[in-house]
Amino acid sequence: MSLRLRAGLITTAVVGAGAVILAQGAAFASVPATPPAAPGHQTSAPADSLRSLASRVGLRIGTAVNTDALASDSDYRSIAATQFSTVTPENVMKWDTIEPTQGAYNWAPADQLVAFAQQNGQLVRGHTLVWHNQLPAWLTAAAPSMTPDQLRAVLKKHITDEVTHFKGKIWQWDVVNEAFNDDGTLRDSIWLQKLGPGYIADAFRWAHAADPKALLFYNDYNIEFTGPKSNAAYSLVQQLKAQGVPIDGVGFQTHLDTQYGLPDLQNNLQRFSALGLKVAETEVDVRTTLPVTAVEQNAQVGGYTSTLQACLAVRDCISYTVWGFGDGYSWVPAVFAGEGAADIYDENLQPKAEYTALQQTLALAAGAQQRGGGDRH
Ligand code: 9MR
Repeated sequence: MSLRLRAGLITTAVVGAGAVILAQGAAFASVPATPPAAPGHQTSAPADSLRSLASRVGLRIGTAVNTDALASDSDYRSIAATQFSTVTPENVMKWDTIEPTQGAYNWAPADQLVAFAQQNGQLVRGHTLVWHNQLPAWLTAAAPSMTPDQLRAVLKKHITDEVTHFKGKIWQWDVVNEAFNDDGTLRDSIWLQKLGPGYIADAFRWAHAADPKALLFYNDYNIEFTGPKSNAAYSLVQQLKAQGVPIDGVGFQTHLDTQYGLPDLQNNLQRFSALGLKVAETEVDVRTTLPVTAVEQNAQVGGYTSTLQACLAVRDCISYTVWGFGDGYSWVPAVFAGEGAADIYDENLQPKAEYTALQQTLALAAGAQQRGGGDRH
């Protein structure tokens, strides 16, 4: 198999089982001491950091950030600053944090993360404007008795106020998050119940009006696998494009579990990008049952390697983001009993083989691109 970059077909021995062996056993590919910094970047990131390597192939590599850990854990802060070129607030741009009491905004936690990103030459993925989860209690209590017009006005105000507050500071916004069920039907959220499916197009239009330069994304999980959900998301964004709705991209969350195998992600990224959309992997992690065996960790390494390769192989895949980087801060154990170890650093923030796999995959792509030239932007 080969890795296709803009320069053309470049044959590398980095796919599948070979990648697992390479990532764990091979010496690190040679990296020039002073790679060119990406435009606008002022960073002391080492040449073999993920962000330095990714910048050599024009890819942004990101992480979700837990702002409590950022404030309290200096090792966490250092890794967040030096390894990644984009950040996504894991929770602090969600509606329940932003507007805990109706009309009283709490911007400070997200403002602090945006400031951190600016200090470290990082871009920000805004997450997320319209979702069925993490809504403020005042809204879930009031929504059932609101008229559609009242609820539409509340949603429009939320989107307009939040996007306006961060105007000019957000690279990509996850405008609508997780609107589908796994069978491809629309999720029965308060938005669908009261506003009908048109809430999705409206959300994109309102976000665009508030910040015309931000890239606007539809974001979901399990659309990495071809099937009813991926097909439904495809039909949705195809219709939105046809109707002139301002959508720029689709985010593939990519929460994998070793027991379910690998998705046909590259094909899915490719077919969405063929609609004239950018694509991104937005929340990558690869969980497994605990304790982790060598076989399971090999599968996790394969999961990280192949998902990054899929992004590298599709020119319109503009960013690859992990959903946190340290197992000690992962959302997984609280949601999936008996599972975990989903991240690229362990509980002590020591890099795991999963980290090395990403590093190695980027180094190989950078080496290939150096020979062939080209850029994904
Ligand atoms: O990682 C987030 C966790 O801290 C929150 O408790 C949880 C609440 O729903 O949301 C997690 O992040 C989710 C993201 O916003 C959307 N995709 C799925 C992520 C993992 O659940």
